[in-house]
Amino acid sequence: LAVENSLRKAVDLQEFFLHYQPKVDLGTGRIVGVEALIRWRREDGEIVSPVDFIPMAEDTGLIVEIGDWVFAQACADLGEILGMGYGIKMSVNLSPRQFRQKDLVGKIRETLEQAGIAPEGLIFEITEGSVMENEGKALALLGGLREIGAGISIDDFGTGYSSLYYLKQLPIGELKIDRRFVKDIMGRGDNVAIVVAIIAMAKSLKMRVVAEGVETVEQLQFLRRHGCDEMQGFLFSKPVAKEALLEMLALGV
Ligand code: G
Ligand code: G
Ligand code: MN
Ligand code: NA
Repeated sequence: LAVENSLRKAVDLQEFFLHYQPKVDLGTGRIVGVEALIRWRREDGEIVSPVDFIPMAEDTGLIVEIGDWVFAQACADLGEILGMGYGIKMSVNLSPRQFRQKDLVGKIRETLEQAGIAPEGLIFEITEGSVMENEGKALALLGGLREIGAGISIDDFGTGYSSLYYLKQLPIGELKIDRRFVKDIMGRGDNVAIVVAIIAMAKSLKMRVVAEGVETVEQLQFLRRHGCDEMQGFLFSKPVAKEALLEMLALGV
């Protein structure tokens, strides 16, 4: 209850801020997008990781309000970045509860209009669970997002229970290979096979494939060799404030 109350207060006091982690094209080595990642700076100055408050926000429903803030802030920052001439895409996470809210598409469209952002600049990251919970509804919702022109990505791919049948039916443009699989591609044989299979599957379904949690040059080379399109991870950059992102973009990376 204490956490719930301080989380509620955090919403009112606007104690949240965003960091951005670059997504890099493995062919060109350039930044092609960023993922918006929320952080909470508490009254006492302590920074709280989303893994320690998103589940509570999800359970209490506060995630809807927090998510609205994240989306509006990410759009405002994207507007600024695009205005400076950097043509990158912005990825935003949508938790299952956010994904279920009514008129999600209408709300997204409205926020985009207010920010003056074309929907094509956005990618929504959802988990396999969001889709499989109610495939019919997911199909309609994702269809709505695709209709306005936004991209859809399956986050943490390989950890849930997606049916390949639905993956093929849904307008999904991107799969993100969960970092647990990427972590030991250089070691355990079974994860090598999983990563290679996910890349091959994404290719055959005409989806872009992104590897998360890339930390070593060896992982990067392995992924590139197997046809992975993009990577995200500490090897290139940890999630950073907008100012630091702008510096990286100015360097032309
Ligand atoms: O970057 P980091 O370790 O902080 O992220 C931890 C987890 O929190 C990730 O699973 C990520 O998807 C989730 N997360 C980060 N930001 C957001 C957000 O704005 N909305 C939602 N729903 N989840 C987020
Ligand atoms: O679940 P999601 O993919 O949205 O979460 C992104 C999370 O992954 C963030 O918490 C981010 O800080 C973390 N992350 C990003 N790159 C790396 C990496 O190279 N190694 C590790 N261990 N975590 C990473
Ligand atoms: Mn994500
Ligand atoms: Na992920």
